[in-house]
Amino acid sequence: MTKRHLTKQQRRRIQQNQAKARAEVNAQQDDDSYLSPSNLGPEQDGRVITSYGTQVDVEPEFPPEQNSRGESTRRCHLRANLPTIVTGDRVTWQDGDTHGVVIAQHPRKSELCRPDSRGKLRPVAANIDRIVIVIAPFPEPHANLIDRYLVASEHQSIQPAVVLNKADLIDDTNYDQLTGLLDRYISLGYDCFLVSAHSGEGMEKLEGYLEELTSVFVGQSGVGKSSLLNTLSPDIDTAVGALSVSKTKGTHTTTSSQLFHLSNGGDVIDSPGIREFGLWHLDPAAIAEGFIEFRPFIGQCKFRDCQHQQEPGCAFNQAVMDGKISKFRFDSYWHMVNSLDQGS
Ligand SMILES: Nc1nc2c(ncn2[C@@H]2O[C@H](COP(=O)(O)OP(=O)(O)OP(=O)(O)O)[C@@H](O)[C@H]2O)c(=O)[nH]1
Ligand SMILES: [Mg+2]
Ligand SMILES: [Zn+2]
Repeated sequence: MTKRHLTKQQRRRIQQNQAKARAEVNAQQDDDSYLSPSNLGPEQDGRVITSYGTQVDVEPEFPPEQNSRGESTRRCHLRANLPTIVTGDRVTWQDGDTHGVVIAQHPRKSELCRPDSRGKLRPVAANIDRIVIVIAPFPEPHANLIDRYLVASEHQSIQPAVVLNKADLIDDTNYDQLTGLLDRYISLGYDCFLVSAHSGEGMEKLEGYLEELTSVFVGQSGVGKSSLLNTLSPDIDTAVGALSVSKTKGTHTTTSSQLFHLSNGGDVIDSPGIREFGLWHLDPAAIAEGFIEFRPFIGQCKFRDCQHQQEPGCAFNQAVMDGKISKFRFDSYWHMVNSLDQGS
């Protein structure tokens, strides 16, 4: 490497940057001073109800009044050096005059992660028992997005379910396509529900399924995740968006994941809608493991390094021919594998 001499201008810029960094550290220290333990209450356990990035809403584990769980929520700052805190996290925190401070994160039982735009895997919800994939006649479901969520659920050992909402919009024009789609997942053994947040159809059964557990509602924007929550609990009044042109431009009504309590003891995390769910962190073999019906055929191909394309003796291709793996799902697998190269 050649040694470089700095110009006067470069040296001045470096000095300016260093001064700026020092000022920021000082400001940070000033900012932290009011977080000193003397101003804060005792350490207590709590659960993160909403995460805004640098701040979170925490609900005490033992709220003063047992019946007003949601009302005792406190806005908290995060002590420096904490790992990413997400909705559903259990934490140790201290209350203060104007706001509380989260001082520790408890180990997670489970987490739903997805890669960000740079491919780094980030948690989006923690301590969940079920991932409820919501689809609807409109916006039209993408089977590949459902499969991506299923692969992610299988990898994180969280039980998934598929909910087809807006049953009231099913008519002769889309009946075959939608029931065919749902049947595909029913035949794989996944829990599936046909519901309508508007008419109430199927909602009782769905509510029973969510009892006593923590679930996260995921899926495209506009499928009615927040509407389902509003119908599930009359106490919940979360924002529901009009299905308009803006949806196609990627405007989401729900912008941060939020945890709600149902009267039957179930907790549901409403999450912002997404268009894509990258799986760049997985390799083709790991993706194949996420397709539950592929599992009996893994390691059964004639060649150990079989790519499951057109090789002779490929157990996957044979299973497709025998009807043991559906063509739709095999195509979906290939779609995911091919997208790994493109980083999407
Ligand atoms: N016909 C019909 N419309 C519904 C139903 N459920 C929700 N909608 C409508 O679908 C639109 C979107 O609903 P939201 O609940 O905001 O959808 P979301 O999935 O939470 O969307 P994001 O927060 O953007 O991810 C609204 O106009 C709802 O009124 C239903 O069961 N039937
Ligand atoms: Mg929403
Ligand atoms: Zn093969």
